[in-house]
Amino acid sequence: MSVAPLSWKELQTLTDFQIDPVNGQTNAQARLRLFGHSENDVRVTLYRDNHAWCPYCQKIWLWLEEKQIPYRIEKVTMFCYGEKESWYKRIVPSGMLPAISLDGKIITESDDILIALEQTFGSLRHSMTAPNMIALRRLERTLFRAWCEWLCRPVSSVRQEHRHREQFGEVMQKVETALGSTPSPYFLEDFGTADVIFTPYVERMNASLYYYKGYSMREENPHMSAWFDAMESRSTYRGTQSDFHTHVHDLPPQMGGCYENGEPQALINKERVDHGPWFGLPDVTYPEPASSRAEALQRVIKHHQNIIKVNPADNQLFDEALRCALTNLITEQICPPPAGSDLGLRYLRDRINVPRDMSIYAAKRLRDALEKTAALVGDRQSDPLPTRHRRDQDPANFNDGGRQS
Ligand SMILES: N[C@@H](CCC(=O)N[C@@H](CS)C(=O)NCC(=O)O)C(=O)O
Repeated sequence: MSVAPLSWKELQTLTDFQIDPVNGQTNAQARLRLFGHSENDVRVTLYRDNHAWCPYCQKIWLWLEEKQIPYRIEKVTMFCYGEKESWYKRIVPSGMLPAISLDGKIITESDDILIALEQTFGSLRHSMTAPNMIALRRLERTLFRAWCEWLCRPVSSVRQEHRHREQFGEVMQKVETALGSTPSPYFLEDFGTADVIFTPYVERMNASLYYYKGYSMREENPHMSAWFDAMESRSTYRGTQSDFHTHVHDLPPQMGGCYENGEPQALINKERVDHGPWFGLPDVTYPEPASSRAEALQRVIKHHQNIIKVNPADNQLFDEALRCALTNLITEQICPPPAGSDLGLRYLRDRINVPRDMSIYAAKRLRDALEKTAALVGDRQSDPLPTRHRRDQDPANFNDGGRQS
C-alpha cells in the first residue's frame, strides 16, 4: 500500500535524534569541543576543511579527540571545492590546511602540528619522534606513494597497470607484517599515534581501490581487516569516518585524477558504490545503530530549505519528492513522488557527504530511500559528479556564511 507524503511538521515529530556536539561523541558538526572542561581551558583552535574531506585534517582531528584536548574548530574551504576565505589567508597565506593555533601561535604541516601538540599535552601513547614511530611513518608514506602511483597515473598498457598493482601489493605486505608483529590489532602494542598516522589514507585507499581498481584492501588483507574493525570500535574514529561514495568522488579533484582500470570487478564495484545497494559494502562493518534513520531525517529537516534551493529540479516538485523519500525512510512505506522528480532525487542521493552531513549508516539509509523513491517514477541519472572540482558542493550555498553545522 502506498501513502501520501508527510508534511515537514509531521516529519519533525518522527525524529528525536540529538547529539551534544560540544561534550558528546566525536562529530563533524561541532565548532567547540570541551570533553567536560570549561571554555577557559581551550588553548587550541583547529582550522580544518568544511567538507571533512582533507586527510591531513582528519589526522589532527582524530588525535585531539583521542587525547580529549579542549579545542575550537574553524572551518575553511579547500580550493577545489570553493572560494578560500580571505580571513584564513590572512592567518595562513598559502591557504593550506590543516593549521592550528596553539596558545595563539599558528602552526601548519600536520606532522609539525602533532609534534607541537605532543610537546604541550603529551603523546598519544607513541611519540612521533620515537624510532619505531619514525619507521612506521616512513612505511605510511611508502604506501601512500605506491597508492598514488597506481591510482593517479594513467597507464599505457595492461602490463603497466599490473606492475602498479604488484608494487602496491608488495608495500601492503610490509604493512601486513607490521600489523602482525604485535598481538594487538593495532600497529603497536595498543592504539596510539601510529594508528592515527595511517588512518586518513588507508581509509581513502580502501574506498578508491575498491571503486577504481576492483581491489578490496580491507577484505584481501587479514591484518588490515582486523585493524579497521578495531578502529571502528572507537567512537572517535566513527565520528571522523567517511564512506566509499563520499571518498571516491572527493578524491579526483584533490589528487589530480583517479584512473579506472576497467576490469570486470572494478565495474561491478563502481556500479554498487554509485547506485547501491550500499549496505554490505566493505566501508563499514560495525552493526548499524538503531538511530540511523532518525539521524538522516533530522539532518535533512535541519537543512531542507537549502537542500531544496540548490537542487536543479523545480523547487515545489522537489519539496514534495523529498518529503516522499523521507516518508519512506522513516515509515518504510511506499510513497510515490511526483512524475519527473527522479533526477532531483538522484541529484541529492549523489551529494550526501559523510561525515559532514551525517554518519555512515544514516547516509546509507538516506541514499537508499532516495533511490527507491526515484525508481518509482523513472530511471534517469543526474549528470556524473565533476572530477576537476567540487563546486557543486560549495558550502557558500548553505546559510550560515558557509559554516555548516
Ligand atoms: N604536508 C601538508 C599537506 C597538507 C595538504 O596537502 N593540504 C591540502 C588539503 S589535503 C590543502 O590544504 N590544499 C589546499 C586547498 O585545497 O585548499 C600537511 O601534512 O599538513
